[in-house]
Amino acid sequence: QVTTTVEPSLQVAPYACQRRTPLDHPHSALVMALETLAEAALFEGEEARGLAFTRAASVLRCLPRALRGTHELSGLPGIGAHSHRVLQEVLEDGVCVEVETVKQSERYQTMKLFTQIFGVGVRTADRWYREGLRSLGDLRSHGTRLTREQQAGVQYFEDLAVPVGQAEAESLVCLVLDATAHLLPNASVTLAGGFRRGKPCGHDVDLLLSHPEEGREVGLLGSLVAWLGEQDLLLYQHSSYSTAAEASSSCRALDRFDRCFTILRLVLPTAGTRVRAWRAVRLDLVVVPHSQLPFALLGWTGSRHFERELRRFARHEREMVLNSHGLYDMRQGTFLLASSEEEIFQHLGLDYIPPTLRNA
Ligand code: 8DG
Ligand code: MN
Ligand code: MN
Repeated sequence: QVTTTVEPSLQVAPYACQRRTPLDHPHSALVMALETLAEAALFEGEEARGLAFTRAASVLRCLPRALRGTHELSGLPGIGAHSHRVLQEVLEDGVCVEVETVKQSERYQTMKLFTQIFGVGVRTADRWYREGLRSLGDLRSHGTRLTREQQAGVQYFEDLAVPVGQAEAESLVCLVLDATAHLLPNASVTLAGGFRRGKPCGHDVDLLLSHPEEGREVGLLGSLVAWLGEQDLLLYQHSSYSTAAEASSSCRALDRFDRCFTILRLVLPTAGTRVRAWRAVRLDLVVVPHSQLPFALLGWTGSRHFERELRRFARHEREMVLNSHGLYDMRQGTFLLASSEEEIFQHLGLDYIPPTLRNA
């Protein structure tokens, strides 16, 4: 008697926000290869090419089981000819020559180093590269003109290069909870970003601050920053306020909330042998009016690709505009209210995807 097991074919929805993408998956080598090429394309200012590699990588991240061979790639959405070639090579040879060449190149390594510095984007990194700069030492010794933010980024580079762990994230949440409890009773502190998606570590901690009585949150950012300063915990901060005229012209901001990008002095748990009592960590603070909190939480939880796909889905499939402030229905000409993330997914006609499955 012969039994045949029919392998279920891999079904993948076209938008990342329609898919469940856990943190752990069986294709890390394939994903790393594609994400390296995505990063390298962005370093050259080739946004569209970068996005194509990111899309392909994101499809592999969501596969419910390991690929059984190259033949299974053909049924998947978003795998272009170039990505297909790279994946085939890694599947067959274990490595892709193009990826290895990129990783070993001086250009890629330098751009990766420079863009890792707090306050340094692709354009600045590229300018320094063309000026012949290659290392942190070069930046320091050539007297390169740095913004205040970049000076802090270079000064605390070694600390900030060490990922923030879950215990450190928790102690930052406690610190901010303690402070807000004094400054504004009943204020809420909500962990967003990668940690909300279940990541064990991240490059920073993202916190949303709000208050159940809308309007009470006004002024909280200023008083919190002042408090952190008084406690001598503030190594660097850059705040922007939605009321200030410059907020709308700030090109890096995706939204108009009061926000503060900080580098904090995180006091380390006492241990007899430790030389240092603290280390520098990045903390992002965003103050959100209560009625916008579900939208802000959805917007600040990420991943960046999941967010991009949510907005693309809303616009192209639903004629709606989604951002961290709200959801606008262009056909009805109205804003759709929501009191939870679940309701936003409902408005969009999407199955709810919990934060831990948004690692697209
Ligand atoms: P990591 O820190 O663990 O490395 O990753 P992450 O938490 O996913 O990335 P992030 O850079 O901290 O960004 C978290 C989310 O915040 C991301 O989905 C984008 C979102 N976000 C906004 N507005 C803005 C903004 O103005 N600047 C930045 N940097 N992020 C924003 O919604
Ligand atoms: Mn983060
Ligand atoms: Mn952040």
